[in-house]
Parts: sequence; C-alpha cells; structure tokens
Amino acid sequence: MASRVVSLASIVRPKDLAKRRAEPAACGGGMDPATWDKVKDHPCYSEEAHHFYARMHVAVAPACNIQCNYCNRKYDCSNESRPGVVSEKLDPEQALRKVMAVAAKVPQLSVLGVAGPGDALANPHKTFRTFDLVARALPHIKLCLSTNGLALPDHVAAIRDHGVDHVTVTINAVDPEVAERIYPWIFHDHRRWTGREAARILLDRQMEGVAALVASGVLVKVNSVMIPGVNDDHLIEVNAAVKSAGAFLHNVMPLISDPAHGTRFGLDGQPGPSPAELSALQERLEGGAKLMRHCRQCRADAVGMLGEDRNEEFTLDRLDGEAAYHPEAREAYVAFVEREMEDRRMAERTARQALPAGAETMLVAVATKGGGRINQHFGHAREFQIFEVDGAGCRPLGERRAENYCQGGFGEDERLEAVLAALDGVSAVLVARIGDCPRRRLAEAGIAVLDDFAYEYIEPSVMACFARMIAQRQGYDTLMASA
Ligand code: CLF
Ligand code: SF4
Repeated sequence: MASRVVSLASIVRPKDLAKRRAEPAACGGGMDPATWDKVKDHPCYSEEAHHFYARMHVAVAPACNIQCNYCNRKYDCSNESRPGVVSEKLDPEQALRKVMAVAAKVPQLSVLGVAGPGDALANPHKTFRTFDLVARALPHIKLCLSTNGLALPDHVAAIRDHGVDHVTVTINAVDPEVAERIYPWIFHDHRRWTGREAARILLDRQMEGVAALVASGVLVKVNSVMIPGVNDDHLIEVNAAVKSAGAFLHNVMPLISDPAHGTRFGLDGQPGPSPAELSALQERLEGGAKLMRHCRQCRADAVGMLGEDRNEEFTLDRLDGEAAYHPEAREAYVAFVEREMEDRRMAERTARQALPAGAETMLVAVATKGGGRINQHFGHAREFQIFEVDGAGCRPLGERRAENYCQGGFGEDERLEAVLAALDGVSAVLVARIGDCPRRRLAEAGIAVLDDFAYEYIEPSVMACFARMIAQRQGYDTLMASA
C-alpha cells in the first residue's frame, strides 16, 4: 500500500545538530571485547539487545533496609518496577524451578535479576543462594541485581565471587539535603537513622559501593527516580557523579505517584514528571554519563522481553515437576539473532548514507511487538517507540505508553484521543497496519502514517522515512517557489 504523508510544513523542526551525538555503532563500536561480551545479550544494558533478549526477575528478596517516599511495601520495589503487588514471593529453590521452566519455554531468556520486592542486598543469603543454584544449572544466564546501595560495600566481594556482572544502584541524590526529602529513614549498623544523618550515610555508602564495584570490573548501572521539585535539577549533579564514578549507564525514570498505591509522595500529592519534562531533562543530561532510554520500570517478578510480562504463565501452581531445558533451542535462537543483527546493521549503514544533510530533526513513532521490526497493528499498540532522527542518524528516546486503541474489533474515540496525546510532537508513525478511521484522525492532527515499512527493521525505516519526508518537503517548496 502506498504511504501517506501529510502536513509536511509542520513536521520538521530545526535543531542544533552540533549538540547531537552521532549514533554509536550498533555492535558496541569502541567497547572493549570483555564489556561487549557482558552487554551484548543483556536487554537493559544494550538497547540493541532488548529487541531480541529477555530477562526475568525472581521475587526472593522481600525485606528492605530503608524507606523511600515513593514506595509502599505492599507494592513492588519502585527502583525496578511499576507498582503492583508481586504475585508470589519465592525461596531460592522455588526460584530455580521457575527459572528452569522459563528457560525451557523462552529461548530469548538471557538474564536473571533479583530486583525486590524489597532490596536484593538486604536479603543477601536468599539472593546469593538463588544465583548459585541458577549458575550451576544454567551457566549461560547472566546474573543481575538491583539495590538501594546501603548494604553494597559489605557485599562487593560476594557479588564478584558469585559471578554477578551487572549491578543497578538507585541513586536519587548526591546531596544529603536533597536526599532527606526522599528517604525518611534507613536501618544501618543495628539501628534506625533518620533525617540528614540517614541521608548522608546512605549516599556515602552508595558511592563507596559503586566505586568498589567499578574497581572489581562489575558493570554498574545507576537508576534515578525523577521527582519534580525535589531532585529534577539536582539529577544533573547526580549524572556527573555517576559518570566520574565510572558507571556504565544512567537510567532516569519518572516518579510513579498514584495516590492509590499509598506511598508517601502519592498521599502528599507529589506529581511525577510528564513525558515532556522527562525528555527535557534527558536532553540536558546528554554528553554526561550514557543514558538508558528503554527502561520499562518492570515488576519485581517480571518475565519476558522488556515491555511484556509473562509471569502469569510461570506461577508456582503452573510449574509441574522439573522443566526440561534444551540447549539446542537456545543455540538456534542465538544464531538467528546474530544473523539478524548483522543484517540489521548493514541496513542501518545503507539508510544512514542516504540521509539528507541539514539542521533538521523530527520525532518518529513506531509500533512494534519486538524483534527490532515494525510488526504491530496501530490498533493493538499499547506503547510506541519514539525515535529522534536527523541528518546524523536516529536515536531511541524511549517509549510512550497509550492504551491500545482497538477494543475487540472496534476503536474507541476517547482512546484514540489518548493515543494522539501520547503522540504529541511526533511527525510520523510507522505501523504494520492501520484502519481508515484512525489514519484520517492522525492526518487531521498533522501526523503522517506510513505502513509501507511493515515488517522492516525499525532504525533503517525511521531514517528512510525521514529522508523521504524531507525530499517531499523540498519538492513541495520547489513547486511553491516556481508557482
Ligand atoms: Fe532486571 Fe534491572 Fe537487571 Fe534489567 S530490569 S535487575 S538491570 S535484569 Fe531493566 Fe526493568 Fe528498567 Fe530495571 S527495564 S526496571 S533497568
Ligand atoms: Fe521500596 Fe526499593 Fe526503596 Fe526499599 S529500596 S523502600 S523496596 S523502593
């Protein structure tokens, strides 16, 4: 089907290209081989890998040693999860059974994480016992944990000795004055601490732990929760500290503060940032520590590709006996991904060479079910991947969530308006298919819809879309000038 392009005059906005980073080589160009080996199939540490590989969390760490004002213990750890109760807590042996069952069914599985529902290192015996069991049974699985950092300095040697190559530390501030507005108390050295002193101890131990991990060769990712009016501007300092400490990635996540979750911030009416506020902050952080932009704020028992959750398929009552893991299925999948990645990189190179020069940039949204391809119907998309594209290449900016428009064969107007709001500022949407009615509504809103890139690779298509739209606009301008 032919593509439709609309409102070309309104879709391209000027931008200072000099400020933009060139797209890093997709195969980890510039990265040393040891680091590349750690990240190439970790869906959180590599944007490319998240198209192909899955992670799972096991909820073996219920206790926590601090209180964050954005957390209610009834809910998942907000450090690593969207609020929502974990369906069941597990002991290490149950966790192993679950990991075996998932590995048997999901060849994409490459990472096991302990991310709550409390703090992984406030439950060190359960966390490390789980890692031991899984490492013995499935040595190819990467081990990953997430922590608030309070107990981190005490466990760096154990982390290294248990073969945990990836650690996420949540650092929301580097100034105790800011931190005391986020953490009402901590439990440390057999007693409870509050106020500025609690904040100072926590921050000191976080940075001490990060430095020790980096010195041990463990890849560190820092998560920060963006809390408007509390630490939003301050996250620039956090980003600089994270960079100078040698962390691999910085992931700035929006505060989730629905009052229904019963968190302190939620009850006090503390708002989270809008997508535009989050993007604006991320823009200000460009050039500092490398940013992660594809986080999905997963549950502490999430299973599957980022953005999907298959945990319901693997609850304890559904696990019957020992699941048989067949390495051949995994090996075949890895071989397929390697071919796919190579092919994709070639397509990217070709598309980049065809980009028009010029100081213009646009946002393009993509509907995808994964696999790095445009393979989702507009009406089924619960989120859109957003890319910024210009003459230098395209960069992922993360996802924007929207309830899927199509409700069992018919669309709902209100939902379509919500999708349009989620697409604010976007110039074009690439989809596998779309109905006539939403296509018309998007056109009225000045958003081009293209379905002739259906099932193609995402990044090359985004660049080709940009090149086509610029060429059409230039053709239009020439026509108008000669009229
Ligand atoms: Fe889990 Fe976290 Fe390991 Fe990933 S999640 S412990 S690093 S395996 Fe990933 Fe989920 Fe974001 Fe966490 S998308 S919330 S960053
Ligand atoms: Fe909640 Fe995690 Fe904070 Fe502990 S560290 S209070 S579990 S968000």
